[in-house]
Amino acid sequence: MFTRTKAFELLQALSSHPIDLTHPGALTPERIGSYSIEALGFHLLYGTERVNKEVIEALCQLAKESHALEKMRAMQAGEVLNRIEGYESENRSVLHTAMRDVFDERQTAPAAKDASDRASRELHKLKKFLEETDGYTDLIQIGIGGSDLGPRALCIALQAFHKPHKKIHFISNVDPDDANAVLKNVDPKKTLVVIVSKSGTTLETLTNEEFVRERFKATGVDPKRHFIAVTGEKSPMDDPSRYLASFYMWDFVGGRYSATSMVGAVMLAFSLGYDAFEEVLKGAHEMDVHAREAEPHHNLPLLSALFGIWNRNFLKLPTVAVIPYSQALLRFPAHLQQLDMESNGKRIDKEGHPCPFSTGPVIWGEPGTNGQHSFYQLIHQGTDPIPLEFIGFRKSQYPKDLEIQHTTSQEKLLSNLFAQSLALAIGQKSENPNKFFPGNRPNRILLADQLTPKTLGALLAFYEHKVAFQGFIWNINSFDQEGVQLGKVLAGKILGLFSASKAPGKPTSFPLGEAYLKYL
Ligand code: G6Q
Repeated sequence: MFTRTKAFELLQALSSHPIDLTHPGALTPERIGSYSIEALGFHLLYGTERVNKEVIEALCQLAKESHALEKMRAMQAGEVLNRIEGYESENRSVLHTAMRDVFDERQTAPAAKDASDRASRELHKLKKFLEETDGYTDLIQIGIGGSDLGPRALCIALQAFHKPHKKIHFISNVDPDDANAVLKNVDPKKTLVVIVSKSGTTLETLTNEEFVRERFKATGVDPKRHFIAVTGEKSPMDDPSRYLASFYMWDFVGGRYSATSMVGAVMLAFSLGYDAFEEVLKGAHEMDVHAREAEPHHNLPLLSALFGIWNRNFLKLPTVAVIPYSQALLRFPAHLQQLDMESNGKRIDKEGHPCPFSTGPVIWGEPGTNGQHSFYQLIHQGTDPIPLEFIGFRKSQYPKDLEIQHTTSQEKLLSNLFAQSLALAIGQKSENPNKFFPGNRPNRILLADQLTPKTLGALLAFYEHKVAFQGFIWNINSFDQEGVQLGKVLAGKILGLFSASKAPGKPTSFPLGEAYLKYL
């Protein structure tokens, strides 16, 4: 168990006197130069974390004692890791990595191989389908949660690489305004609609599908020639007679880990072209191999997971802000919010015992520099330190930039990123308390050359593995989401009250729900 490891004890002792980054001589150019690792074109710069060599050694020891790498290898080989010992649970393999294990260095374990063979078949079908349907100009993706956030974040991030005349739209919320706002801007005759639901039972998605079907029919367009299903094999949505095409996903790919499965593939390959989409998969696959092969000191997602654990469990900091200095990553923090909080927002371990320590932090974020003009005040001078994870790129996505007063916009963006990282770490002494910055606010920077399809695939997988590594070390199940069930059940009961009020004779009783309906 996490708290019974030798490394835990050591880290706890070390956390009583973490390095003071505001101390003269603590944060030196040498430290910034040497506290970094590089792999796959990414630099992880961690000189501004509150760690020294001893802490890093102890964190890597924690990874070893918790068998973090062995668990990552077992996950990628298809071992059944999504389970709670001795209790009813999902009891599944966790094989999102197999969705991109279609290149070299493939897994040979039977479960993983079978999963990647299935993924290859779907990819092949997709490539052929896109060649046959090139005339469509727009694609609407209908899905929610994992069937929306990751794909949407990737789509926005790669807008610079979209083919001309291919437009993507998303509908997720059951709020009718969401669908209406999209439908206002498309010509059904030229539009494909992809319904994405692994379970094929999600209320919001099925409602929105019917909503859009009716609207298409009203314009004389046959949905059967425009609607595509992405769903689990044998789900209620697995009815090819209703769709132009059907693509599959499987229960061993969790919703929030599904962006590189058909859940994201149809939309991304439509907008980017198949070959550019394959670059996303290649980038993710390279990160998968790195995550399972690289030793802790040189493993990008594992080291990042360890810094997260240091900040959460030893420096006792309950939230993390992820701030991309890249406008293209506008929705990436929203995806990470789900990925991290749904995965590691758990209060029991894998044997069903309550965790006597804190697990997943609250994750939030916004692109910089915009955030600097809003919530950074609290980050710099608020009462509670907030660890930051910055993401930055040396080059912009579009080639056009302008020098104003001898610097380009990209240089201005990067200057702000580095300045914030330093300001948070070193703070500012002042006699005037209003101008005093306490500093010692831990942060690190993930820096790459340019946000391309391949870099984005790697970045996506980096975070998937960072989250999984933390779960392995805490010994929690990062792959289920029981916590979202209760609300769904109660919403169903309240919906029952609405329908009973219109169809008398349908008796239903839910006094607490009825109390709310009196406000309508
Ligand atoms: C993600 C969750 C959840 C899920 C949605 C949509 O890991 O399981 O966000 O993705 O509830 O589910 P369906 O794809 O089944 O409609």
